[in-house]
Amino acid sequence: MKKTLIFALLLSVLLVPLAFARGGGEAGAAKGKLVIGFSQIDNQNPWRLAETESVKSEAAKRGYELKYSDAQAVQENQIKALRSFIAQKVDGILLAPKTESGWEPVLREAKAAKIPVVLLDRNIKVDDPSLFVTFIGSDFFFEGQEAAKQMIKDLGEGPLMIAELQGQPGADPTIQRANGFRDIITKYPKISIILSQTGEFNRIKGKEVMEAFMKAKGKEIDVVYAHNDDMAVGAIQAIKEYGLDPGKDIYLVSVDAVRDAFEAMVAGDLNCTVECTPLLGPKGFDAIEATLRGEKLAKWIKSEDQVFPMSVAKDVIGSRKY
Ligand code: GYE
Repeated sequence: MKKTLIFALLLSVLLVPLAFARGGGEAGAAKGKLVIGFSQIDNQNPWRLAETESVKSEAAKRGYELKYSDAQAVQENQIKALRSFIAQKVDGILLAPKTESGWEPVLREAKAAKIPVVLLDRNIKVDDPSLFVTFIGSDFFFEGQEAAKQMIKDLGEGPLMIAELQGQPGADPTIQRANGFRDIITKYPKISIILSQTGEFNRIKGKEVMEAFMKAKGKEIDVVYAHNDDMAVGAIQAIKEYGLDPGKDIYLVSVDAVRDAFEAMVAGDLNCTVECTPLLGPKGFDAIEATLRGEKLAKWIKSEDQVFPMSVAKDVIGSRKY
């Protein structure tokens, strides 16, 4: 009897702080492990699949319970997912926000419920910065600048006619990749963007838009700047079907550095990709844990990315994880 009592006492002394340490919210404390909600935009391209996998595998590694929602590229679905996470009293939320705007009301609800929200891979615009903990992701303006710089390094100062395949409208990386690229080319009077349209960050859409571009001005286009690799892969297909040689007749530069881009570079179809890492799961969960411990974080936890021109593709492809 005495032994059982001592044992029970010991056990409670050991377990109670453990429950607190691992979770501030009710759901976490009750189960003794963190419960995290993750609202993903979509899984329409390899980059996003790699990010989803990074979050899921890291959650499993840490023994978290992950509530996962794929919004199928509809922002309203993300807002609904967030409301459901709040209703379930999760300990923290990872949000990969489709667009920059429209988040205030639901983020105020999360704040009122004391649930920290960490932004993954895209930033948002809000009047009150306390509505989210931090943004974990790349410098998209820099990526756009790097894409333009590499193009100029490879092709010179023009004349160059550029066709641009933009990402999802209203999304932070779309806006910044467009601005960063323009920031460089405006210094060169003979370089101009003659066509620009959204391909939604998606291969099929990218191919469709490129087909229309080729029909309209196929013979004038010198360069394709795609806001992500997946659209570049679609564009490569469209250029081939039109009867031109991508990588030679038309120079292509894109962003992400997914495996398909390296394959396209090794095949000689893509000239350059600028890296944007999707492996953000560990940093995302670190940020939530730190916040639950009461630590204050910087408003931007920046990824370090590299530029990969076609010339290095063969040597690097083997070490790419996604
Ligand atoms: O480049 C693209 C994805 O938000 C940084 O979104 C991310 C972008 C990425 O769909 O492939």
